[in-house]
Amino acid sequence: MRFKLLLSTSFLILTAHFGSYAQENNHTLWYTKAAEKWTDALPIGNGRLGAMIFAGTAADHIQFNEETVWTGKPRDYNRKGAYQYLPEIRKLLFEGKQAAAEALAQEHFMGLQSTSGDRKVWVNEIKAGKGLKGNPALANFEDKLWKTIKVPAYEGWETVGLANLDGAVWFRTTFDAPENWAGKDLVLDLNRIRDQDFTYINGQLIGNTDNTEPRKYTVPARLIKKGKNVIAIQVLNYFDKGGLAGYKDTTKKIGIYPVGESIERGISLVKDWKYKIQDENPPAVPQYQGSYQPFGDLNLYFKQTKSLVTNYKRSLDISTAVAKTTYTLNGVNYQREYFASQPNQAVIIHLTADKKASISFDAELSSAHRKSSVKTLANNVIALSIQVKDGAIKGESRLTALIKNGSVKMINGKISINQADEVTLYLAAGTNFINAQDVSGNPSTANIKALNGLKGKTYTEIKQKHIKEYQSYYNTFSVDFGRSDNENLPTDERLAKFATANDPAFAALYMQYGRYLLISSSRPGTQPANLQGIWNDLLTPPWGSKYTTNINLEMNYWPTEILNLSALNEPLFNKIKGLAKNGAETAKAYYNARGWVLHHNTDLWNGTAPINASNHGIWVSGGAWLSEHLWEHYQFSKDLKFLESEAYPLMKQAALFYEDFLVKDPKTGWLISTPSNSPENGGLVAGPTMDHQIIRSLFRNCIAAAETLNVDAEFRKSLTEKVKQLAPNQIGKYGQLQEWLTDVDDTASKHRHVSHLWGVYPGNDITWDSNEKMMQAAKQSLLYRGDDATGWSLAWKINFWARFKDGDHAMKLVKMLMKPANNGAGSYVNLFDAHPPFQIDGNFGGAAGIAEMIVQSHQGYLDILPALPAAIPNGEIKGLQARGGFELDLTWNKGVLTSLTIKSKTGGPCKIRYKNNNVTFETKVGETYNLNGDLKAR
Ligand code: FUC
Repeated sequence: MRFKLLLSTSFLILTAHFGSYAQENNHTLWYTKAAEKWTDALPIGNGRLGAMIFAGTAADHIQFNEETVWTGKPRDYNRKGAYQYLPEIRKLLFEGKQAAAEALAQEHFMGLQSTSGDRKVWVNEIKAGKGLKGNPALANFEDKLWKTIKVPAYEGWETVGLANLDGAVWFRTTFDAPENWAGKDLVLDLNRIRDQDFTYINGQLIGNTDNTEPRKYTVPARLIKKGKNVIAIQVLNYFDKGGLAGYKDTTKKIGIYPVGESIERGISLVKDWKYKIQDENPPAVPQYQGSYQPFGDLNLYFKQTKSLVTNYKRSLDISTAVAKTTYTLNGVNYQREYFASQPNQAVIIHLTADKKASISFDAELSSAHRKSSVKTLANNVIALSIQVKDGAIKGESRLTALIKNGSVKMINGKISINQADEVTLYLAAGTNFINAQDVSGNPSTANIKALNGLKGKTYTEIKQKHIKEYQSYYNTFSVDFGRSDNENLPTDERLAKFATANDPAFAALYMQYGRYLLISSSRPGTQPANLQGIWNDLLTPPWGSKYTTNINLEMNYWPTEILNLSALNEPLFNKIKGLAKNGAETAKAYYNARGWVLHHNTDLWNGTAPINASNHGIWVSGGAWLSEHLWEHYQFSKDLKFLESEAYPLMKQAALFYEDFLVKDPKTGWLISTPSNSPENGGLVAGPTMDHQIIRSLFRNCIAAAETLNVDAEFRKSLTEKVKQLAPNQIGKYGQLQEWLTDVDDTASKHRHVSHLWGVYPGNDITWDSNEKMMQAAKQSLLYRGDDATGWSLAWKINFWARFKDGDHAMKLVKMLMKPANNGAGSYVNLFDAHPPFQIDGNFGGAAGIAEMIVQSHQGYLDILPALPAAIPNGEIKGLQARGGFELDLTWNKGVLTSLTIKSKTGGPCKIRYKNNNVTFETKVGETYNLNGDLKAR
């Protein structure tokens, strides 16, 4: 039939078919293997609930999160009276005594940690045998009933069966001393133990160490018996990983051997040991802030014969936010679909097969939290309850299954399904969190509501409603960077080849994936996206999976305006309100100042006081930087009501803080920020450049806002005076933009933070139009810093190079961000950004950076294709947003603009620049203006 068609028609059909397939790959991540690692799994989320889909065939694993499961509780973080030390810290800094200033600040100026238990008392109880019968140290102690555990475990006992355990655990084993060891002292080499050990041989204590230093104990010959000897170790662990860790290099063995010899000639102790948990309630380790926690795991164990699986594919369609797994087994084609519904507040999993009665599996809920339990409720529902350690949060999740034909039974807390034609699982989760001050909620409420709301709905209805709601965000923007040879490859292969391939469409997918991740982790009414968005499987995640505010939280929200997701700012703006409240107390306690201040980190509980170490925790510009997002929202939307009722009041309070905080530098007479630091580089100082850029920007924005609203004339005047006095950007002896007040930059420094370039991006304190020389100096600073960096730093550099109008350099960094993360920066298999480890900011900063290459609007006009790289010669973008209330559609071909459509959302003058061509015209609200590549009306 096809051969009979005319050649031209068949060509059309073929291209049409190829086109849709290729297009699908430009909004789909897909793989031919199930996920092995967490960063292989595919993320779904509705802003509140998140899940990672592993998509195995014999067993599927869905690791899930609920955004309010955090450690900690509502409490005061502020050290009252800290402000009394402020003058002395400032004085020491002015005298150049940084170390003394940092020491004083560490003692008197950091936030309050959570209460710690009494470690001494606990250790004494444990040593006295609390909870034990008999003394396990003794050689003749009976340990027959104890369980066994693999020793050693470098990544902690958590990985060999004792998940989330902190406390006291006894380990016992034996060895047979050869006859020729008689009379010889022995070395017991255990290397690393977390955290503390009491080590006995045949009942005699031979060592006790309370740190992670290597353990190599000498055992006197007199303690060794001929034949069987007993080693007993009591391990105390307070936080994070625990146990006999051994060597990181697992080819090195722990063991026992005569002094002067080596383990190779001795007895290896790498084996199963007996163990007993003595106590799992060690005193709490004090924490400055809470950390984000996983909720639980849903495992599906399929009852199927072990035959060959063929046609395996797992995918995530980011245009519908539906993940899918398909495969063939025993001649049956299976399919699973997964999504996190916002309208129905549940994760939905739909299992189908093309042969009746083919679906049989057990569904089981579990959690890494030690305080967790599963019970069966009525009506085919199982519930998992959790309670976080060291905190106030309690959670409950519920799972239920709807089947078509077949049978469902509840067995030992599992849902067991046999021979169904079709199954739909509903997974809901909730906690007692109401707000940062109130944890009096009922964890079941959200679940009851969600499951009731799902009653009587068909799968098709639920899915359609989900897609409609999701697409109300996703479909506001589209990008097409043309075709490439690699678009038919699985995502992991495409990623591996991207650096050397011509695959601009993959960069387009990355932009849209950034949008997908933000929609999935930050819907109106939810918490903002944290360091990992909403996805986390670890009880002690990197940096607590909190909100770091000296770059990371802000970067998460860089794509919102330009990539047409303005509504997703709501969680951030709501967070700013909470931070402003707590931050006002911090401003009083630490600086005796009005307004509000936020230091370099915050958490679910809106902590605003300095944390960790004084050399980087005392940084005062978090509130001002977040205020920039409020002003930017106004710039893009021109929403006067928002400016008046939400943005300006918060911006004004942020500015009031600096009115009181800034001091005159005795040397230069400029107003400077002190004490503070240039984020995480160079320690506590007076007058880091970044602070002055951010504060200058805040003051200018407040002046403009107050003018627009026609309010606060006096305040405006005062800010205008202060802007003039603020320390300016300075060019140093190497032609660089100075990072600090004095010219002390180290041009060899490759530090990941490039804070002093804040004024280039995201700020506009330094632009080509306003100060070309300063822009060159900033560029010089970035050249000194180099390209290599952590994930988020690469993403930041994309934005810098876009603002420097060097598209090819920006693209070089896109390629560095989008390269497989083999223990370094880049992207994981699921395209999550690798700091490493996983940190989501790079995804968002990267997506925003690519947009910044296409259109910029921070200099008072629409700058079209300011940094288009040679690697993206053709493209079509629809729905890009610009300051001034404009929405842009544009196309370019062979690097040249071919059409530009501008929709004016709020009216007013529109200025456009494309290369050397400038045009200006008046626009009317709601009108669309169609231009050609010469900026003439089409
Ligand atoms: C800042 C950065 C680190 C990391 C952490 C979460 O402290 O310096 O690289 O991203 O935040």
